[in-house]
Amino acid sequence: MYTLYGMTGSGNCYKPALLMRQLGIPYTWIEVDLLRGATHSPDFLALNPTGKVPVLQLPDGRCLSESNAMLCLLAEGTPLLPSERWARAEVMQWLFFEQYSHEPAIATVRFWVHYLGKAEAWRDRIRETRPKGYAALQRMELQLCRSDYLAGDAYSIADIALYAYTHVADQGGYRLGDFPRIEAWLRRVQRQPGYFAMADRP
Ligand SMILES: N[C@@H](CCC(=O)N[C@@H](CS)C(=O)NCC(=O)O)C(=O)O
Repeated sequence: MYTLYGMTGSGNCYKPALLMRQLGIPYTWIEVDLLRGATHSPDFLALNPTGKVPVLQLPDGRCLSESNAMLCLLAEGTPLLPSERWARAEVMQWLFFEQYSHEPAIATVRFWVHYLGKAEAWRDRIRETRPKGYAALQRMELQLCRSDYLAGDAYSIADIALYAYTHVADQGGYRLGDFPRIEAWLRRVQRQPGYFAMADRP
């Protein structure tokens, strides 16, 4: 049995939980309250010295950090991570894009506004970061004019990785109404078998 350490409401933690539900992989969820510093306790640091959730503990006890690495591990051998070289590289392209160009702007602003309540106090910081988030959304919109899913015509872990924070971007003040292709894609992801909402207990 896998164990997933995470915080409900965190997109990074939701990604492997959603994938495991969709693949029918059973797992135990352990809630970690990072807002109270639980990711920096000695017990938690023994699991992940980086001090961040999610952490995926394998049935043999080994621990993996980094949400997108978990997606790759768990999706190996399934249609959600193609084995053909180019198709696989396209999926990877979106996973790296998510971590470098999307999450640092979209998830970070959501955290500041929604969890820390700093919309006013950190207005300048937010104003500086927001255009990077919109540029990431624009890039996704362009791709979704070309294909139904991010890495082509089939649902993959690229969609799970980008769905996690895109569908709650409005909580950070992003206007998704300007991105009709993204909105239609969000609905397609929500219709996938095994889908569950992030707010529900993983
Ligand atoms: N690149 C990592 C990011 C993990 C991350 O930033 N986790 C946040 C919650 S979403 C965290 O644990 N923060 C606690 C801290 O930084 O103290 C991933 O994709 O898993």
